[in-house]
Amino acid sequence: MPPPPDRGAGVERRHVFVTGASRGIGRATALAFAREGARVAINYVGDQAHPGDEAAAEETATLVEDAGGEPFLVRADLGVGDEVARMVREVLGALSHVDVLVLNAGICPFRPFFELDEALWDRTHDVNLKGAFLTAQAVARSMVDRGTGGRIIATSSISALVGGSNQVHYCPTKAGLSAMIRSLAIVLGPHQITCNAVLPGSIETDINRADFAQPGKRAYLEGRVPLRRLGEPRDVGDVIWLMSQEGMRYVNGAELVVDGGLLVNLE
Ligand code: NAD
Ligand code: RM4
Repeated sequence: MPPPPDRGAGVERRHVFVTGASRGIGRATALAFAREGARVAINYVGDQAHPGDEAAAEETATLVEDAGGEPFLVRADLGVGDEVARMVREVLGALSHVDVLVLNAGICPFRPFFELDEALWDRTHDVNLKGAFLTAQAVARSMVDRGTGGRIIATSSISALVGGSNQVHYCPTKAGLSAMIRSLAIVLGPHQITCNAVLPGSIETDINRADFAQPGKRAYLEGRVPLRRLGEPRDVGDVIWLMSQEGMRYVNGAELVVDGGLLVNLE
């Protein structure tokens, strides 16, 4: 492995906080920022429902370091308000401030409509929407207090715009997240904090591995995507990084679909 790039003395590392960064899109996002030499806070859930998640988070930290970044691991269940508050305290304690916040953590337990119960509806909303709200509020407060602006980028989904028969509980959380970002763009704009979202299509990660393993599902989806392949986590992570660049300074309250053309294909 080549040594991490030398950033040179006096070059300020950006401080980046990615929720749900042990695996998948969050990990790819952390790595995209690591390549510029950023300090990256890596949140992960690490509970019993996600065996191996802690080890995956530690692997992300190692990869971040190898790529030239400075990792900080923070375990917290975003569905629990007290844990979010503690997480943000720990991140601010370690990083002192956050320049870029990526609201990425999310769950999608695929379930047929008539098998959905209240507990799963609540849990999905708590993690995907309430957790993003509480994290954004606490981190944005610190950005406003510091007075040097910032970037908030959410991982919403094409599911904010279209439905899914086994995602009746999940789609509204993404529509809600997109709606929240639009309101945050208004509230935080005067503080020079931009708020935008990416809307990934079908990206191959642990969240949908079982879904894609159904007979014929993968080939069907690959055929629907004009680029003729499922997305990889880095296809989204790289776009999140691009949205944090200086050239994006006047983009606020926007959404960018990252789906290889899936959504525009009516054929
Ligand atoms: P993933 O399962 O690979 O990763 C999910 C990450 O979220 C993990 O790091 C996990 O630790 C974290 N997480 C899960 N529950 C959490 C909780 N309660 N508290 C804190 N962290 C928690 O999934 P992924 O595909 O990388 O998903 C990342 C985001 O992208 C999600 O918000 C998902 O809805 C969204 N998304 C994914 C796709 C796709 O096709 N994979 C498409 C559109 C949007
Ligand atoms: C996304 C979209 C994808 C699905 C993931 C879990 O928002 O619906 O197709 O794989 O959720």
